[in-house]
Order: sequence, then structure tokens, then C-alpha cells
Amino acid sequence: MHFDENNPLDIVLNDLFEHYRQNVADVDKITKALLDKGVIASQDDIVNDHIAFRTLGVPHLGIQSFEKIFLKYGYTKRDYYYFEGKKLDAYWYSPPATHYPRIFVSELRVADLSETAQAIIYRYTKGIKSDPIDGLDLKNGNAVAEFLQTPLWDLPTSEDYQALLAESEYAAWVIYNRYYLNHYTISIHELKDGYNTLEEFNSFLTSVGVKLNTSGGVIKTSDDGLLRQSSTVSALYEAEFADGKSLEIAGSYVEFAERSVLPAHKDIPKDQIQPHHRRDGFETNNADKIFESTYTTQIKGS
Ligand code: OOG
Ligand code: NI
Repeated sequence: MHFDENNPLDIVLNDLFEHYRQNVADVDKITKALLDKGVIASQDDIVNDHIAFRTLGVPHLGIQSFEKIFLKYGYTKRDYYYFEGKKLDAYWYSPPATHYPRIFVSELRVADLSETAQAIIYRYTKGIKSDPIDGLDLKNGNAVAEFLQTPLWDLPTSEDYQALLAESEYAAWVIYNRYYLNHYTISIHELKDGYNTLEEFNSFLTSVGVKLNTSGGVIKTSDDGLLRQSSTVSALYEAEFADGKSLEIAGSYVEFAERSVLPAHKDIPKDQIQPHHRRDGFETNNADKIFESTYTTQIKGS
């Protein structure tokens, strides 16, 4: 990863990635397998297509709060997405320079949940009386990195966690995992021949024992056929709750994206293709299934 220690965005992205890499075993497992096969020479050879975060739609939090960090660092807010069944809103943000990842931020539509689930969420978040991002010095990358690892509300009880899980897997995930990096995404089309289509890459992943999300099929394809995505399924983690109980819960996962060259640029020679010649953005139907990489149905399924 590109890293300038004087640039707050670089500090924040690097810190998020390090915490994520230490927690999600599949990250290093995949990197190591790519190194062993000679596909890459170091982690730096992996192009990160995008990273993703989850938030709660309650006063002073949610997308309108979280996005302030990355807007300040030069990101641009792009398209809106709505997920009716999962009760989520989302936006994606394009980066200030092509060597930075896109960002996908979603938000739980808390007001659309049952009264019971809303009451649980508000019990944890009601103490937040102003936007926590407003109190941060965004020029201080280390302070922002630390903020992103610091709980904004109390650890939930196992009972509250399970009540949320029964109604919204996303709600349960956020109440426990907060602003942890939800996934990073390997740009498959940037890899060498033999690994740069999702079919080839997924068979490599399967051969090294990585379990893939099967919701809507292993490869999720946009309507225009130009954005194809796959993802791992989160491992289960032993998590401690406020009532002293432990439960095995979902954490983060890894995603893989193949962006094809847009029809307008189809005649550009292969060695001259730049990132802006490829399909940009996201796709609601792909994303809807990728969210399930942390859902019990995928984790407990065969
Ligand atoms: C995000 C799921 C959507 C994509 O690339 O469409 C997504 C999440 O699980 O929070 O990552
Ligand atoms: Ni994603």
C-alpha cells in the first residue's frame, strides 16, 4: 500500500488495514498464496478496489457523520443505493487520486425496524448528543485512526445482540463491530494472466481452502455485465459481551472485483488501459448479496 507518513489519509487507511489484516485470517492467507504462486511480489502489488464501512442511522451518527472524514480527505460523494429488504441506504465515494481505494458506506435505516429493535439501538446510542466527528482534528491522521478503533457506545449484552440478530444481521454486526473495516477488495483485473478473471481467481481461492459467499451465485454480475464481484464468508469469532457471556459472531471478510473496459474504450490496446477506462461505481443487486458475507445463513451454510 502507498504510504506517506505525513498524509493523514495514508495514516488512516494504513491503520484500518493493519487492524483488519490482523483480525481476518483470510487476508494474509490469500496474500501468501499469491506470493507462493508468484502472482505478486508483495502485498503492495495488490490493487485495493474499495473498502467498506457500516453505520447506524441515528442522530449524530450514520453516513452524514462518517463521511465527513473522507470528504475532508478529498473523496467525492457519488451514487446512492437503497436496499429495501435489508433496510439499508448506501453511497460510494470516489478517491482523490487513483492509488487510493473507492469507499462504500452503508447505513441502517433504524426507523424502519421494529419498536423493540429500535429501542435496543437507541439505548446504546442515546448518550451521543453531538456528532463525534466534529470533535476530531481531521488533520491529525493518528487521532482519526484511533477514533475509528474507539467504541462510541457500550459493549452490548448477549441478549440485545441476539435480539438484533433475529431481526437484522446488519444491526447486530454494527452494534458489536462498530467502525471496523468491513472488507478490502482485490482488483482481479490488475493481476497477471491466469488469475485476472473472476472464474480463474475463484478456482485459485477454492484450491487454497477459502470459502466463498454463494448468495445469488458465487459471481455477482451487474446488469451491464461489466462489474463482477465475489467475496469470502466471514469467519466466526469468539466475542465477549457485557453480561459476561461469549458468543461466536461474524467479523469482516475479503472481496474480489473484476471491472471490465467500457464499450467506448474497447479498442484501446491492453497495455494502455487505465483505471478510468473501466466500469466504475457499484451495483445494487451485487451489493445486496455481498452484505450477506457476514450473515449467519452464509456462515453456517455448507
Ligand atoms: C457492503 C456490501 C456491498 C459492494 O462492493 O457492493 C459491497 C457490506 O457488507 O457492508 O461491498
Ligand atoms: Ni464491497
